[in-house]
Amino acid sequence: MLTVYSDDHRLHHGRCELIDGELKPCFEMPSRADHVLQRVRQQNLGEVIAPTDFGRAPIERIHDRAYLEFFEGAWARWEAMGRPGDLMPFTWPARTLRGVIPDNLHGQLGYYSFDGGAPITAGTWQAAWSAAQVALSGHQHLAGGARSAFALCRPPGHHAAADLMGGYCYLNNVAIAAQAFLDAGCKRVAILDVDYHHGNGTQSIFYGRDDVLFTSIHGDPRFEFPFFLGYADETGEGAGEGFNLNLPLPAGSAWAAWGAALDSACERIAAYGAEVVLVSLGVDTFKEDPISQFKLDSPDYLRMGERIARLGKPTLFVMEGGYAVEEIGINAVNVLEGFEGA
Ligand code: SP5
Ligand code: ZN
Repeated sequence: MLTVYSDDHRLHHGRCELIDGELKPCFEMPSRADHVLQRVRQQNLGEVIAPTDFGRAPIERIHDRAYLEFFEGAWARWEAMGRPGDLMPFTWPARTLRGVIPDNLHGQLGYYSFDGGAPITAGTWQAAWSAAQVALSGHQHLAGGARSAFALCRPPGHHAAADLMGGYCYLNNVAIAAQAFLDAGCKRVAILDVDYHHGNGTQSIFYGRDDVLFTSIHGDPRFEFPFFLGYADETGEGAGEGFNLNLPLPAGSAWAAWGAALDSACERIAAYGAEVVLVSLGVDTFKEDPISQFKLDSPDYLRMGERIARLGKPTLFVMEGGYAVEEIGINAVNVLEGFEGA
């Protein structure tokens, strides 16, 4: 299987995130991608290539123009204010407040974000841009006839909505790639989000549409981030009614429950008649993950890949979360090896 990877991910290295009542060093760190790449090479998964740059147009198919302009220019504005440290939001337009866009940098950042987990650093825009190009290059490879590819994206993307950053995500890599498949003539695209957290950004982007089926297995938002989306009764709206499937699971879920949910998601994808499957590949479902509460073990990821392969569809894997840094490579590449071995 081909891997697409860009060293630009290193340009994004946030110092701190707001989590559990503390400013802690970011769990989402450059060594994550390094470990995955190292394992790809160690297991001889296949060729590793740099992305092609497809420019801004495919990103603007998903993201709001003003959001992109804000994100691209935010660091320069922060730097001009002479401030040390990363740019972090601290005020959000929650209930009773207005959804206006103020002039102030922090006001705008609050408007365009939903949590304090996605700091902007000097290189965040470039890293996120290149991650989107990595996903688009994965699309290009499948469009050329390949059965599968691995887009080793960092930063991740599935929490980012059309005009919102958060949850370590800035640009929604999997959504950008899904739209590229549609724009190249595909009629039905399925997204299978196996990250521990609900892919609220991806869901929101496609919620009113029937050309993308979104399916997600995740920690029940009653107890887990992102708390405010990801419930089972969210089934889509308008033309998208019936094209959104959330499978929330309780804390402590291991392979027995997780694998059964995967069967349900796969059955739905098969019934949909998807032409291509995009997997939002987070491995924060691992039992040792420092911020998560599922109990998957490393061999379970082989089975995950095997089950996905049984769909028999062209498949693009897009890297999302996973914070047990020492094991992230083994677990992510196990999914890919399970897929290839099936
Ligand atoms: C892409 C991705 O995986 N983003 C995840 C963002 C999660 N951010 C907040 C997590 C809150 C975790 N609470 C942990 C309790 C154990 N200390
Ligand atoms: Zn996650």
